[in-house]
Amino acid sequence: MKSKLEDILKNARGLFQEADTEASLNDLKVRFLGKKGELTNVMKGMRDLSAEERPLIGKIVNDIKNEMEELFDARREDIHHASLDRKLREEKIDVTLPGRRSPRGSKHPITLVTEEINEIFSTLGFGVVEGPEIENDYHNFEALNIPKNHPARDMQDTFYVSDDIVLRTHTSPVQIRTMLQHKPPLKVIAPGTVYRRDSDLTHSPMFHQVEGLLVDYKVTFGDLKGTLQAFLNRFFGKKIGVRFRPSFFPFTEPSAEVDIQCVICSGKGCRVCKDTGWLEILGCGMVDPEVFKAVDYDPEVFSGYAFGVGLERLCMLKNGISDLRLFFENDIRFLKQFTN
Ligand code: 2NL
Repeated sequence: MKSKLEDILKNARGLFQEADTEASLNDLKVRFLGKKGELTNVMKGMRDLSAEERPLIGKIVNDIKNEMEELFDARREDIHHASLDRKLREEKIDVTLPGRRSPRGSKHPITLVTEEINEIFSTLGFGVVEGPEIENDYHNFEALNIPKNHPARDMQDTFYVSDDIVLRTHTSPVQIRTMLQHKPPLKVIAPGTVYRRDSDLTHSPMFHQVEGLLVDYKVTFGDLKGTLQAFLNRFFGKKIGVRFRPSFFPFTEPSAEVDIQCVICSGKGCRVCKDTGWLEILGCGMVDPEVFKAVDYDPEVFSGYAFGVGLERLCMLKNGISDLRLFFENDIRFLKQFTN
């Protein structure tokens, strides 16, 4: 019986060692240590042993049983570690590999033109100021010498939020706010979105402009001309022919409209300039004394110039864009053509 037990143990040692999954290991445990297992069978035969032999064999059976359980536990640990190692190897990631790049968008052409103009005027010493798109009557009209019932209010085609609140029709109210907050001298541009009740092939109810304002001692119309000429040359990247025509705005006196020599046909005459050789692109003038009074600047001490330019037309001329609606349709094929 003793040698039979040793054979069982020897066999079990080998088989336990060979088991390479938890399932096959469990099968072996049942085979040797289970209720109908090999060791259990031998133990059942102990009934027939003599009283002297029984405790001796009993001890051997116990030792074997303990060893098998140890073998089983040890092997289970091994298998567990091996499967963990395999899992870690398989799931290994190289965190030093370059990531997948997400597609990069591009800036809207109007944004690009705005940034370019901000840059040009920053170089000329202007600060860039911003303000609310929803304005009150005072900042959008009253302080700009456009009183109630003035015909200029019809000109503006205003979106009203209430009696006193409007969507700003120009960025001038930003400059009014700036003058109310700062003493002269002052040198700023105000870029932004503006709104007018106007919608056709060449007009959008939402569009963009940049206004400029300079206030100092002894500012002249000559200063205005020089600044605008410098800006236009820089913006179009070449010497630009410019002419000033007398005009009217309630907030400037005198006022002028600025034409540039057509950048499409160089002034020879084409469809874009309607065969005139000139393109109207800017309004400007010397700040009206009434505006200075509204912001408590002394018009006897200070003078200033101001100008306003629409960005859509400027952007179209610079990039050869023929249809205003392209700016607002958000067709990705159009938008991604523009970079800086
Ligand atoms: C145009 C005309 C212009 C101004 C805007 C202005 C602002 C203040 C005082 C005086 Cl706070 N003037 N702005 C002046 C002249 C013309 O814009 O046709 N813009 C597209």
